[in-house]
Amino acid sequence: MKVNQPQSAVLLLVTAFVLLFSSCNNDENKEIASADIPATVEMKAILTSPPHVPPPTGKRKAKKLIVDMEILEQEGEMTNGVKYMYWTFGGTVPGSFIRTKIGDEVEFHLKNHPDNKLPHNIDLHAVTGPGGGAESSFVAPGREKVFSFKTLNPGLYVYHCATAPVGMHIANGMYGLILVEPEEGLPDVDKEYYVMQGDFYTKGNYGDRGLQPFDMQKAVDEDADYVVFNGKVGAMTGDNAITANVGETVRLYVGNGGPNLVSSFHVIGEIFDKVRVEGGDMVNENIQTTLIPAGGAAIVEFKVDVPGSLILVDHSIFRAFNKGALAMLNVSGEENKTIYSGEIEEGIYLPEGGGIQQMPLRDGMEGGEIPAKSMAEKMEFGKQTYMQTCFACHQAEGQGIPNAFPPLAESDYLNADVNRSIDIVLHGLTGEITVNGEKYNSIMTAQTLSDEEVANVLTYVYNSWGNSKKEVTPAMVKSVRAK
Ligand code: HEC
Ligand SMILES: [Cu+2]
Repeated sequence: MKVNQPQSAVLLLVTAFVLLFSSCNNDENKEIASADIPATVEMKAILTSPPHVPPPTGKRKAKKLIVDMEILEQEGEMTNGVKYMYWTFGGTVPGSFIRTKIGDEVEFHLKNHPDNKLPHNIDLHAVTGPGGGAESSFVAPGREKVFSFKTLNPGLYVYHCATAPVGMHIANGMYGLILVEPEEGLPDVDKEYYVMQGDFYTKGNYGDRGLQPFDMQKAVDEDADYVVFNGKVGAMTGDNAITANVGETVRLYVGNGGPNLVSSFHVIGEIFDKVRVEGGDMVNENIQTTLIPAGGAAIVEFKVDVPGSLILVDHSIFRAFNKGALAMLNVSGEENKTIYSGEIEEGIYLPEGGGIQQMPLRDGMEGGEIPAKSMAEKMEFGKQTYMQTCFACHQAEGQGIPNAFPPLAESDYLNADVNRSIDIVLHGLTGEITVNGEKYNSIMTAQTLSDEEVANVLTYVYNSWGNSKKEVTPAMVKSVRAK
């Protein structure tokens, strides 16, 4: 998808001039409610693509605000190798963020690009009027419609296409957020981001390659293949993660376009200091998870105190780990051990009289000498370990899960280097790797297994599913462990 350029330098200059002009003129209006202020001065709205939001309206007074929005139907990537025909407001999913002030008289220009195939319109939940603007904005390809409305209620609102079949237009990505700031603006924060959840329905299953058409039946059944933030799997992970520094306050404008699913929005490793519930005036404090209805929004704020990756999820958790509803906020800065110690010690847990031990002792084995086993035995024990330990992520046939867990079946990465594989099982793995041409950037935790168990499980993996048939011995594991 095309990135929507925020604004030309010229416009910024004009805007700055207009702001200056207005700030020295409007003092006498202080006492008057914003809705009564004549919105005389004209300015062009700065629109931004997710995850960015336009600059705060600050102390500026209500204005005539020109919003230029272009509808584009264009192919994009849902996830590696999976293409989808998105319908967009401004070339992105969610559509461009619109930031207004209460009392603004918004003159909305909705343009339907001549290359598009369908008519569209827009229903803004911030509008008081028939269809939220939908009736006046119905626009055919190659046409432009103009309508205007006054922002009467502060809050964070969803906008979406409302052209029949409405569900299909929304399911294809036609939604976004419009913020109406109160008279005094919102309190200052250090970082602001735009995050919006949506559910997608494709003919193929999750990860099935190629151009995937919209599946009406699955949409009716509310059987989503993808549940994502900002239009695609991984829109905000890895290099695209949003960022903050320790000590900063972060404000997220979180919307949910649906069309069907309600979001249990949660940030793993953080507590929301404040939530503007449903995007309105009510502020709730110290919240773990906030519910965001389809066609609704919330503003969440929190101070980040320790460095690390915070994970944004829909806490309907299979959506996060199996359907894409996962994003990252990377916090950098100094550690603070009084707030979070990190791992202090790792030990083996033994229910009876346990305590911390050196090595897991199993089958009466005393460490030291390990009796040699036949290949058949190694495969059998290896399989057992695999089904207990590795299976949950890498799956029964080693096929993995697209975009989450790399395959161990016919894995070029696995087969290239035995010692590296041993090291991964012993110490875990993080950072970007490429397996059979696909990139993965996730975390495998270190596995607490004895040398013999590691040898058996890897022997099993290497001798299954089209791999290179290597045999891994406890001695090999021991020498990697010793490094
Ligand atoms: C909690 C989920 C999880 C478990 C359990 C797990 N892995 Fe992994 N594994 C991963 C992830 C995620 C990666 C990729 C890490 C990255 O992106 O850096 C990975 C990578 C690998 C790789 C290298 C990439 C490849 O596909 O060849 C090997 C080999 C591997 N795991 C073997 C195992 C074995 C053997 C076990 C069981 C003893 C196991 N893993 C258990 C999640 C897991
Ligand atoms: Cu539409």
